[in-house]
Amino acid sequence: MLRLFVAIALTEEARQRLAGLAGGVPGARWTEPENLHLTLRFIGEVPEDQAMDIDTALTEVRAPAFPLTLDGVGVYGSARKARVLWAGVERNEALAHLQAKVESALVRCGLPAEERKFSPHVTLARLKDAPADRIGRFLSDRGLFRAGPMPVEHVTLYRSHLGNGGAVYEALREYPLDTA
Ligand code: 3AM
Repeated sequence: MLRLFVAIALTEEARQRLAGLAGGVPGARWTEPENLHLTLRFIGEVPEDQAMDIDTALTEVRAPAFPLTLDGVGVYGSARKARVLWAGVERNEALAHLQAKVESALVRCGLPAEERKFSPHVTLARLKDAPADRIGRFLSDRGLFRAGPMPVEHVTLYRSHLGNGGAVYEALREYPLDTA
C-alpha cells in the first residue's frame, strides 16, 4: 500500500519565507521546511495497481500554469482547540480550476469524491494544547505575511512515509501544466 497525496510543490524561496514564520507558539510542531506544500487532494492508502491508475489519470490532467501568491495566516479549529496553523493563498481561479481537474481525474479512476470544500492552505504547524493568547499573537504578528507571486508549472504526486520522526514526503512524479 502507498499513502499518497497530490500537491503543489513550493519554490525554495517561498519555503524559506514560510519557515521564517515558525516560532513563538508553545505546543506547535512546525512543518519541516522541505515538507511545506499546498495540498490539492489527499488520497490516502491505495494498493500499487491503483497508484498506477492514479498516475495515468494525473498524466491526462490538462490545466494552465499560473502564478501563486501566499497571503496571510490562520488557524483551523476553535480558539480553545486550535489544531493547525496555516498560511493562506490569495484568491486564485486558476488554482481552483486545477484542483477541480485533479479531483475529477481521481474520481474517474475510482476514488471516492472529496466531500469537503477545497480550502487552499500551507500547513505551518500542528498544535497540541497551544495557549490561545500565543496563537492570537502569532496571527496578529504574522497577519501581513505575503510571498510570491511564484510560478506553478506542475503538480506533484507525493508519497507520505509515516515514521516516528514525523512524516517524510517523497515526490514520486511531476505532471506539467500548460505554459503559454
Ligand atoms: O496539506 P495539509 O498539511 O493540510 O493533513 C494532511 C496533509 O494536509 C492531509 O494530507 C496532507 C498530506 O499529508 N491528510 C492526512 N491524512 C488525511 C486524512 N485522513 C489528510 N487529509 C484528509 N484525510
